[in-house]
Amino acid sequence: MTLEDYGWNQDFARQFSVFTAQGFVPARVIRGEKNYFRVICEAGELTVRFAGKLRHRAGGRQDLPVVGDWVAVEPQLEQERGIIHGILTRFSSFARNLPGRRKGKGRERIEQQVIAANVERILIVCGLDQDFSLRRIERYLTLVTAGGADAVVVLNKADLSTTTELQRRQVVEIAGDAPVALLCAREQGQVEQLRTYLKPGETLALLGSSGVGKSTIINVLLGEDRQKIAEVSSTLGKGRHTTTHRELFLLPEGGILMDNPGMRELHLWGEEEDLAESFADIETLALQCRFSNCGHRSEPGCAVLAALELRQFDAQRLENYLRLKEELSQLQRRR
Ligand SMILES: Nc1nc2c(ncn2[C@@H]2O[C@H](COP(=O)(O)OP(=O)(O)O)[C@@H](O)[C@H]2O)c(=O)[nH]1
Ligand SMILES: [Mg+2]
Ligand SMILES: [Zn+2]
Repeated sequence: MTLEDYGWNQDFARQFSVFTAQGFVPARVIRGEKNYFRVICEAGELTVRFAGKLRHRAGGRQDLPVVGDWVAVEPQLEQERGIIHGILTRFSSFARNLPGRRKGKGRERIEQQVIAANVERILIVCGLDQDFSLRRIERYLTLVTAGGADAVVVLNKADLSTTTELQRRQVVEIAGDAPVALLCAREQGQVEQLRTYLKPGETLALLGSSGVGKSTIINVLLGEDRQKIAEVSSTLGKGRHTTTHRELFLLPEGGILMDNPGMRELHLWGEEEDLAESFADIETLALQCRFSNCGHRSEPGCAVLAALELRQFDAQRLENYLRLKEELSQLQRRR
């Protein structure tokens, strides 16, 4: 195992040079617990804490390490422990507005929660059962592209739907550049099509509601090599059921997988500009509206409404676009 297998590269190495002189070693966070992290470094796995000084200096939650981060660790190898002294700049992240936190009366507190760091690609996994929601997929696509990762939509549980082809087409219509895969993870061989998104040294995260099949897919991808994986990541326990932790798995043939617990709420974090990629169709049309501040609801000369008349997309997509735009604009005002 080398650090490169875990995604280490020259950009990180350059950033790290300031820490080398202090005797710190580079490590990647492979698992987050409440009060400590598991990291992997050249010497193996360590249980590490975050230096109190850094916690003090942190401007907020976004400055604390998350799974996927590269950190500078002061190693205490005999005890297989260490202390995190710094975090390297992330090339991508997936973040949401932390739901349900309130401070004072009626005033909702806003806080960015970074969920995953340094991932090249994110599989947005949806079930083709009751879980299926085009609007939620649009929300995920917005967050994934805003965070700088490439999105792939995975429609799982094909065996539980009689309208898979229609659902697939509906998703392709809203997915922009993101590929769409249709499969039944329970059936032999079908998960294999996802291997094309696994590349040596690159991280692939799986996100989606609880119960859509993320862990099942990961287990298939780990396959017979699961034993080997278990050696590298001692945390891959027997009889894993509900995922409660974010965790990285290294594949022997190359590539890193990140399992995630389901997220019930997915409030947007970002700026209105972050809709540019996930709603490129509508945003391109909007450039032709008569008024530059057109709200696309009833204004004369609205190119978006004209396209809607021609059924270039459906009304619910426009509704969702306007809703997400409002959510982002509110967030921006509060910040
Ligand atoms: N019918 C059906 N069930 C599936 C499929 N993939 C996963 N499941 C089941 O869905 C349940 C939840 O799967 P799990 O991988 O734990 O979902 P996660 O919460 O997204 O990690 C398990 O009982 C799986 O066996 C599928 O393609 N079809
Ligand atoms: Mg799971
Ligand atoms: Zn308009």
